[in-house]
Amino acid sequence: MARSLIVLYTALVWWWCYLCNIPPASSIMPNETDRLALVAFQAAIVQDPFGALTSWNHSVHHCHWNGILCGRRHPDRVIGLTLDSQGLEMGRLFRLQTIEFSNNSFGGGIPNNLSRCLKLEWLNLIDNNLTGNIPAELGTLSRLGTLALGTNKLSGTIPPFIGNLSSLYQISLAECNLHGEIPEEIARLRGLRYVRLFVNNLSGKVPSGLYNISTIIWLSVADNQLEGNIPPEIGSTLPNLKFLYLFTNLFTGTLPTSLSNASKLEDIYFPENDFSGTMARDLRKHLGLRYSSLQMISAGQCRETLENFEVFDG
Ligand SMILES: *[C@@H]1O[C@H](CO)[C@@H](O)[C@H](O)[C@H]1NC(C)=O
Ligand SMILES: *[C@@H]1O[C@H](CO)[C@@H](O)[C@H](O)[C@H]1NC(C)=O
Ligand SMILES: *[C@@H]1O[C@H](CO)[C@@H](O)[C@H](O)[C@H]1NC(C)=O
Ligand SMILES: *[C@@H]1O[C@H](CO)[C@@H](O)[C@H](O)[C@H]1NC(C)=O
Ligand SMILES: *[C@@H]1O[C@H](CO)[C@@H](O)[C@H](O)[C@H]1NC(C)=O
Ligand SMILES: *[C@@H]1O[C@H](CO)[C@@H](O)[C@H](O)[C@H]1NC(C)=O
Ligand SMILES: *[C@@H]1O[C@H](CO)[C@@H](O)[C@H](O)[C@H]1NC(C)=O
Ligand SMILES: *[C@@H]1O[C@H](CO)[C@@H](O)[C@H](O)[C@H]1NC(C)=O
Ligand SMILES: CC(=O)N[C@H]1CO[C@H](CO)[C@@H](O)[C@@H]1O
Repeated sequence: MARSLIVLYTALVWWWCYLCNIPPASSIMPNETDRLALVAFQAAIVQDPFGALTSWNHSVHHCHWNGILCGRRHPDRVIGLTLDSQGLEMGRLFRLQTIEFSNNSFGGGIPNNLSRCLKLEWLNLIDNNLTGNIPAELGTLSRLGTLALGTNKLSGTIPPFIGNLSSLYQISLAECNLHGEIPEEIARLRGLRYVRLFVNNLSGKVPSGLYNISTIIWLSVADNQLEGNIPPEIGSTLPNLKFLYLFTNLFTGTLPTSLSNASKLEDIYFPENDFSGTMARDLRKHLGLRYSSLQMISAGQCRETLENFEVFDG
């Protein structure tokens, strides 16, 4: 829990620093850090039409501020922030490039108004308590390179508008409680490198165009109800592929031998499908992989973590 609080603080301060170029204070009383982080967050909010933050003032302890949940064991420490439908005009922060709020307890929906942060390049909300659909308004974020919403309590489908996010190179919608088909529009994202859609209820066939995005490094659709064949030429169409996770789906056919042409492949894991043949043995023999799958799985391939991403490089 302590770590998530530090992350919350860091996230807020980081965001604040991006906005204002003010370095974070170096020495702060331990029980004041969360309050100061919240004050920084408050300062970044330009408009508060419903007065959601008016109780965020000096005469009230921060644990009694609207939308704030503090811990029981450490009563000064914020463990949750829920400001859904409060009309907070985050969208006024036109210059915002980075939102880094992973691994906290943010509740409520993803604010539509983020669509107005037209310079946003990095949106990481992994591992929160967010609910609702992925808002269509985000389709305007043409500079967005990273859309990371994994490990939340979302619902609905993967919206076709993601095909309009032409700068996107990493997408995490893993563990998001999504269903329906992967939209064909995803194949329009010609610079995709990390595609992480594992542990949802996605069904139907993987759009064939996705297997044709030559930049892909990491492709995980594990633990869904996806079906169909893996294209025979995948080893040639995905020459940069390092990680391929197909396990626990309804895939049929054989795993293509062309994968032996994917010279960068480091790890592949595909059990619990309806594949035929003796691929496991054949692949190990033919591909000479560093066959570290079991280790990878236990290290959390079904848990979304930031460690698997390229970091924000400004
Ligand atoms: C997320 O927070 C939890 C609880 O504080 C912590 O145990 C975990 O290591 C954090 N995960 C990451 C990826 O930082
Ligand atoms: C921090 O601790 C001091 C001393 O116990 C106390 O007076 C102060 O109210 C605390 N601040 C917060 C924000 O809890
Ligand atoms: C501070 O918050 C309390 C609780 O909402 C409110 O009653 C009070 O008017 C606020 N004070 C100021 C100066 O806004
Ligand atoms: C997460 O949301 C659930 C309801 O969906 C709620 O019961 C729970 O308290 C929330 N957790 C935190 C840490 O805010
Ligand atoms: C994608 O962008 C085009 C051009 O701006 C627009 O016409 C279309 O409706 C968008 N598609 C989706 C699914 O949002
Ligand atoms: C998939 O759907 C079933 C039935 O609606 C549900 O019980 C299950 O939790 C879902 N799994 C995921 C990973 O969302
Ligand atoms: C894949 O790319 C090749 C060559 O660029 C093209 O001929 C083929 O139609 C593409 N297939 C799909 C399904 O996009
Ligand atoms: C590997 O690539 C070579 C050269 O492009 C091609 O001739 C060969 O058929 C490929 N092997 C497989 C198994 O696809
Ligand atoms: C563009 C957009 O979605 N604007 C909305 C931002 O939030 C305010 C308050 O909820 C709405 O009134 C705007 O329509």
